[in-house]
Amino acid sequence: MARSYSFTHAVTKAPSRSIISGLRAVDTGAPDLAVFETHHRDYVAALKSTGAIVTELPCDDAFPDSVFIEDSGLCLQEGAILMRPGAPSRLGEAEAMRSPLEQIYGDVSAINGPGFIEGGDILVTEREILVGCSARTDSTGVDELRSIIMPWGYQVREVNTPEDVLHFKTDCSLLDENTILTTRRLAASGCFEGYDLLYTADGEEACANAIRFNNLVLFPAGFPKTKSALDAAGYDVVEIGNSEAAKLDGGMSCLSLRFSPQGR
Ligand code: CIR
Repeated sequence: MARSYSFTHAVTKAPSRSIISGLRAVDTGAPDLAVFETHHRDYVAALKSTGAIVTELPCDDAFPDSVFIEDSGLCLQEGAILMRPGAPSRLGEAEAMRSPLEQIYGDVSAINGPGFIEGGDILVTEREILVGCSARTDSTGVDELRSIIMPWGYQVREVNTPEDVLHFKTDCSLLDENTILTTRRLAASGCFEGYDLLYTADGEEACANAIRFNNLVLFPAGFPKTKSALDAAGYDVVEIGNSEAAKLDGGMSCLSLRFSPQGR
C-alpha cells in the first residue's frame, strides 16, 4: 500500500478538562468532555482495528488544544519534525511532543523559527507535500520545513488556505494515491491540478477533514450525502462522532499523528 496512507503507527493525546478553553473561531458552546472522550475512544479503536500500533498519550491540562495533536508535529518515514504552532497558546505543545517522538524515532528535528507552521496545514500525498499558508502557517515556516525534508527526497509545494478557513486540511483529505476529498472553495484555488477530486456535498463542507488510514476512511458522523458518495466510490468508511471537536474547529486528521518510521 502507498506510503501516504499506509501506516504502522499513530499517536493520539486524550482530551483534557481544559478543552473548554480551547480556541475556536465562533463560539457554539463549550465542548462536553465526556462526549469528547467517547468519540476519542471510538477514533482510537478505529485506528487500532487496522493493525496499527497506537501510542495513547495522557491529556495535558496545560494545553487546552493539545488533543489536536496533529498540529504539533509532522512524522515521515525518515524522521519526525516538531512544528512551530502559530497560535501563541499552542506554541509549547510542540516541545511537549519531543520526548514521545524521540522514544519512537530516536532523534527528532524541529522548526526553530522565526516562521510558523502547524500540521493541520500539511497534506502529504504520494508525490508531494502541500503546505497551505494560513493564519497559523507562514512562508518562512514552509521554507524551514522544506530545508529539513528536501534532503529526504520530498517535494514541498506552498499553496494557500482559503481565507476564514483554519487549516488547509480543514477543507481537504487524501483518499488514495491520486484522489482528494475537497470542498469546492478550496479546489477553486487550483491547487489540486492533476489529482482526481471528490467534492463534499453542498452544505456538507464541514466533513472535508477525514483521514485515509490503511484500509479505512475515518469520517465525521452526520454528513450523509458525502458519506454515500464515498461508499459508492468503494471506500471503507467508518463514521466517528465529531460534535465536540467541531466546536473547537477540529476534525479527524487533527486527532492523530500517523506514520511508519523507517526500520522500526
Ligand atoms: C485550534 O484552533 O488550534 C484548535 N481549536 C483546533 C485545531 C484543529 N486542528 C487541525 O485542524 N489540524
